[in-house]
Amino acid sequence: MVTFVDRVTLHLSAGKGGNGCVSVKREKFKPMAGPDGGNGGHGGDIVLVADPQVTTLLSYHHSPHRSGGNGGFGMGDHRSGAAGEAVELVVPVGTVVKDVSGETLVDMVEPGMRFIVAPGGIGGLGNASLANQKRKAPGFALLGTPGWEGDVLLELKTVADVALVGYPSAGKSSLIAAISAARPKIADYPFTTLHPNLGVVQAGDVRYTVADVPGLIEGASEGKGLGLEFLRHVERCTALVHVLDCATLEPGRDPLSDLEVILAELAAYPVPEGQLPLLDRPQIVALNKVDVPEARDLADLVRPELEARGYRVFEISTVSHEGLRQLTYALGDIVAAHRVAEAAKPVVDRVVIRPHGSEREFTIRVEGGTYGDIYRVLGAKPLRWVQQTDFQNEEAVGYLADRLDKLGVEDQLFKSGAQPGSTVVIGEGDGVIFDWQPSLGSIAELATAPRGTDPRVDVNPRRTTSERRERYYERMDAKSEARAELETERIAAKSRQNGQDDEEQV
Ligand SMILES: Nc1nc2c(ncn2[C@@H]2O[C@H](COP(=O)(O)OP(=O)(O)OP(=O)(O)O)[C@@H](O)[C@H]2O)c(=O)[nH]1
Ligand SMILES: [Mg+2]
Repeated sequence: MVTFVDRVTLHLSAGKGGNGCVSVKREKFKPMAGPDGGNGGHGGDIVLVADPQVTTLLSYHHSPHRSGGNGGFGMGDHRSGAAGEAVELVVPVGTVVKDVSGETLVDMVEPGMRFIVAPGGIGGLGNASLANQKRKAPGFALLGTPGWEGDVLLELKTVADVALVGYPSAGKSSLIAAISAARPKIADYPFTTLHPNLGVVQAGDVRYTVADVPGLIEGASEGKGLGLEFLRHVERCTALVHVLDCATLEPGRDPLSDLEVILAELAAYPVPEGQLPLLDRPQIVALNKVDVPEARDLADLVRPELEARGYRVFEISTVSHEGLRQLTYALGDIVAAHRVAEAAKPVVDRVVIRPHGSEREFTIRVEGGTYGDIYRVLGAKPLRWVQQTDFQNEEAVGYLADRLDKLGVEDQLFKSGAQPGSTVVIGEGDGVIFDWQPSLGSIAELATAPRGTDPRVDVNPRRTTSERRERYYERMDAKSEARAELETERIAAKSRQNGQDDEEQV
């Protein structure tokens, strides 16, 4: 099957962010004059740009691997690393970008549209940027994160500049075969062509593509024949050629009424918003099969009428090749003029950023493992933070723990049932594996006591003021209770005594 779709898979790797720098400023009489490590540069993005001058994805078939430049490392004395070089990949207008699962990421419909298909990594902060009131001299910096890496699919639906439309057996496939290298099936029964064919025509300096679509009949817009479905493929064409059969022997058919029928069907076709209705585009009439004498007579007969309606008319034969050169040159002129007009249009400045899930969110997935449950933390932020962490540096690990804690990861781990010593993995696959307590250890806080204390380690014999106060009240309460008890007992005893006295008196 010859299809219209030009497809290519790109293998992309955006630039890596440069690492931040750990450095301390030294002055003559002030050897520790504060942190001055600069930030790493961002990695270069890979950007797709819709360019009306580009018509095929050919260059990507030849070299599908593209990568952005890496960001430079930060340096001492507050010097930032250079940003990695961004890569621009020009694609034809109308290219659809899909991810590996086939889902559409963006449709590059407007000239000039830019799509950051692979964002570069983020440069790591240097220790100067990480310093604040509390943390005056950070002994760590953040690492640069890797740039986006993966495959995307580019698909170019119809690039046809010219579409051939007409009744079945009018000779559309024969025409495309005669003017291009396309070799579609040709036969004298209707609906020979079941799928659109594409051919490339060279007319002088102009090179353009021609689409041969399945034949249309009356009622096609209501689904008769093969329907209008295939007109989807010519939605973006510049010009139409009405191929009219002058040699048909079918009753009730002649070039003029055939044209009426086709025009009515084309008018019923709804083009997508923002595109010119099919019949508002340049149209040319090709009166075909003039190698047959009767056909030639008929063509001569209808020609003035068609010209009176404003059409440019060409009498052609795909058998003798008569009139083909004139037709292809006329089409070339239309296409070239259209391209000039398109290029002159102001390009939109629209940048589309690759969609990704909400930044804030993270999830925890509990997975069963041979050595007990594994708690997997998934989310863009935790993942990035892990990438930014230099695990050789304890301070950096502590900083990571604080960030995760602040996001609520610790809390959530605890709620999901993680215990001290549980295996926690951040990210998919192998990710980064922690034994929870030793590296991130704030379970103690969540379970019993504040950070920095562990009830099993520090058993402090000294009581706090509030504890002492509480004990005091407890003691006082107990005392007053005891006193009250004694009092009631005394009263009771007294009344008993009195009773006895009364009895004695009696
Ligand atoms: N004599 C003559 N016959 C032609 C000419 N062009 C096409 N034919 C014949 O017309 C018949 C139909 O040609 P196709 O090119 O298959 O027609 P089509 O328009 O593609 O038809 P569908 O695919 O069914 O829509 C074939 O038998 C061709 O040989 C021509 O210029 N002269
Ligand atoms: Mg055909």
